[in-house]
Amino acid sequence: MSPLVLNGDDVDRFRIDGVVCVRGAVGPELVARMTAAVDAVIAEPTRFGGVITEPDKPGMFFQDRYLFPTNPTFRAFLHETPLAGLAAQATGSTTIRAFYDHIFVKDPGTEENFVWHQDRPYWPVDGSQICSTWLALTAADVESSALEFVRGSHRWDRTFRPEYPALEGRSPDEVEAALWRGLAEHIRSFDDVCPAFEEHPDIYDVVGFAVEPGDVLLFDYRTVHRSGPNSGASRRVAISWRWLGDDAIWAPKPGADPIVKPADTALRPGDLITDDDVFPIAYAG
Ligand SMILES: O=C(O)CCC(=O)C(=O)O
Repeated sequence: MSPLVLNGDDVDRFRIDGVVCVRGAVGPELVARMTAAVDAVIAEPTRFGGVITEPDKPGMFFQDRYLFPTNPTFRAFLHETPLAGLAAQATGSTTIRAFYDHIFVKDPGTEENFVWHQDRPYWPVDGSQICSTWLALTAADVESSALEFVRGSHRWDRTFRPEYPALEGRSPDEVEAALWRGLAEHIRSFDDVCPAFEEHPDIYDVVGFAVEPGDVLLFDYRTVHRSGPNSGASRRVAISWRWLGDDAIWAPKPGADPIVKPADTALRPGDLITDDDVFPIAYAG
């Protein structure tokens, strides 16, 4: 079988809208294996994972991330899908490196939003060829917490203050106390706060997707997106892989997600990402 590739329209959509949906990117057998792997992580999360939902609230919003360095099953997934190749095509990169993988699970009845945000302000990397592939392992639509995006927002040259699920409305100091050191200062360093895009359909073009297992949402790390509560009848499961293209640089900042810290790599701020141990090559054209 020839490898999955984007057509010209898909590449245009990614570059113009900042997001494109690729149907059936991963087949049912691999989806089933990934679902089993996610179940195993829910049963035994890493130090970066756990249930975000308060014990007295309905449903369950679970996340875990940075699995591939310690979990051989997730390490193998890096090379078992065509997703890194799609990221290369979309970003116009010859090489794609893995930054991290990220599991998101929302059980039916989960009320937590992951409010409007971009991925860029959370990460110690920068560049113009950085994206995610959010792979649906279950069917979902916007009602059951599939992602929504603000079309074209990756081209605004704006970076919004990061938000943290279930901590919406808390002060930066409270968010830091709940998560990790340096976060309050990091949050305060952003003046620009995400507007309620959905309240201004005349100005902002919000697009949501209904996905089936194996479908992928491929989006730029600057594209504003969110997921809502799961008002559906079944669990919603997805894995996002974060991909670094040719011009990605190491850009550490206090308060960035601590999965990869300055002490973990010999890279200096501003260096092109060349550390094969920490950021393994997942695709080379
Ligand atoms: O799946 C979710 O609820 C959030 C996913 C997300 O924000 C991401 O993949 O960047």
